[in-house]
Amino acid sequence: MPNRRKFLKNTALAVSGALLSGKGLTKGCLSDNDRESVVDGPLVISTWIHGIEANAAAWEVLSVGGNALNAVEKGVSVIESDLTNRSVGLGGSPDRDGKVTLDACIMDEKSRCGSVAFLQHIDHPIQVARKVMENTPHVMLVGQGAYQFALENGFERSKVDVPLPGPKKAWEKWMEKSKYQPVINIENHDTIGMIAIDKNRNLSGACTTSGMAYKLHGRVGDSPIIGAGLFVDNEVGAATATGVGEAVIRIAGSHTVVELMRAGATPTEACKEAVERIIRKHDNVDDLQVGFIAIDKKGRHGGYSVYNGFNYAIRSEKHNEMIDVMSDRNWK
Ligand code: SD4
Repeated sequence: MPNRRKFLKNTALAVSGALLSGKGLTKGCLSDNDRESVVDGPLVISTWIHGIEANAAAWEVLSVGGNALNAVEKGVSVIESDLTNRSVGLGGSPDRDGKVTLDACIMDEKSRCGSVAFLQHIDHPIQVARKVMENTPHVMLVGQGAYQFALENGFERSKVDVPLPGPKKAWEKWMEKSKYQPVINIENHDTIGMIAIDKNRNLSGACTTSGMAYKLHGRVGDSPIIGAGLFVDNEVGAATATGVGEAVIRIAGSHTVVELMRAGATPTEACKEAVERIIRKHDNVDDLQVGFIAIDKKGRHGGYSVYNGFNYAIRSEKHNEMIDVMSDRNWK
């Protein structure tokens, strides 16, 4: 066997051996668990409770043989349109300057990807991200350039006046003290990340958010960063993240999850190892929630989070429900 192949094989064996030996694993997260059982047909999973509604839209595409790319775009677009959602789309909380700025990315089975960040006044950043992927030689457009690109590609400046009255009031109250203290598992951590496998066993994913409430103007989180908030490799699987974006970026989180699956980890094992890597890189994780979800090429799915409280929605021929993600830690 050529050296490189031998090296890769040995590395993969070593990593999967470490994983399978139980190092760093939680009892019960292996294949006897239903979430690790194989889904043969199309499957879509997405973060948080709004995933149920998003999955329903994605399922309209997947259940009639449509492709995963169209499914994830349609699925997360529903949540972007929901102006009651405080962390996705234009209904989101503003940054500390009172501006609503949106991040989104999309990736398909050919490893094509598109992304927009720090985008304002556009209803569907995910659809602009897809246009970046399909109509440009680039992956990522930001700010005013992304906005201009959107207008030139048939999108209109939104009629929605942002921030909406509710988020504006909350922001004004926050301004009284201006204390930036992210709080986990509540509205400022509700990005939607969605990954799907279609009837041809092709994978795609999408991720969209208004980011952390009251973030610094110009701040971009993990959600539009390919490899951090989302990663798809059609040979292996797909992963997406939610939570404190800076922590996810530091370990190239979703890419890490996919690479661990490549080395033999199940989706849950891979998400757990990525979470533990984040924990190891931080002196203190008191206020740090991150969650990953993943699907592998076989149609197994799973997730893991720093703290309890994170869940994901699953839709397949047999499933339409929420799954609580495992974690080693209880939130306070
Ligand atoms: C960010 N990861 O901007 C996003 C926030 C998030 O659920 O996931 N909220 O850092």
